[in-house]
Amino acid sequence: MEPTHIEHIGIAVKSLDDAIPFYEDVLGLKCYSIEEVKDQKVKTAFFKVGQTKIELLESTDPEGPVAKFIDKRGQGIHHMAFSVSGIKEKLERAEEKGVRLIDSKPRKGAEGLDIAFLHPKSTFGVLTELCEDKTK
Ligand code: CMX
Repeated sequence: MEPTHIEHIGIAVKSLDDAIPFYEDVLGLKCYSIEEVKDQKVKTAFFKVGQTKIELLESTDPEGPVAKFIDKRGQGIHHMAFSVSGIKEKLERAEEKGVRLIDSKPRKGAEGLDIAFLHPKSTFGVLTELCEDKTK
């Protein structure tokens, strides 16, 4: 995969309004963007820590993946996202190595990135996202 860095860590929360003050007032980070990703049934809030971002995820639908995650496991780390180049080829290579893909081809995620998820059952329990910023 040769990721260049951890693009972001996704954290499932019940409420952005309740969670944002911890990141701003306690950790001293700045929320620079709030964005709804309809396709993923989430509202997101982003913070930068160096090159890596924290993405808070609030579900917009009780049947969405983040709502289901919170129902089953509670609030907490939901996924880890790696920045890669050539995401299509990287997905093909992962599949060849026996990794179960959630997305067989990339789709558009928050901040206009091309994204694709690998199933946590074949990544040792961590929902893993590949991201590519095609604008760079
Ligand atoms: N991390 C680790 N394990 C997870 C998980 C997560 N985030 N979400 C679910 N699981 C586990 C479940 O607990 C379950 O484990 P057990 O069988 O041991 O109980 C297993 O994975 C499979 O769960 P499932 O019930 O079969 O599948 P779900 O319907 O819960 O779907 C998943 C799980 C990962 C396939 C689904 O959430 C998905 O497709 N996720 C990708 C999209 C997404 O998460 N979008 C939200 C974020 C979007 C963004 O960042 O913008």
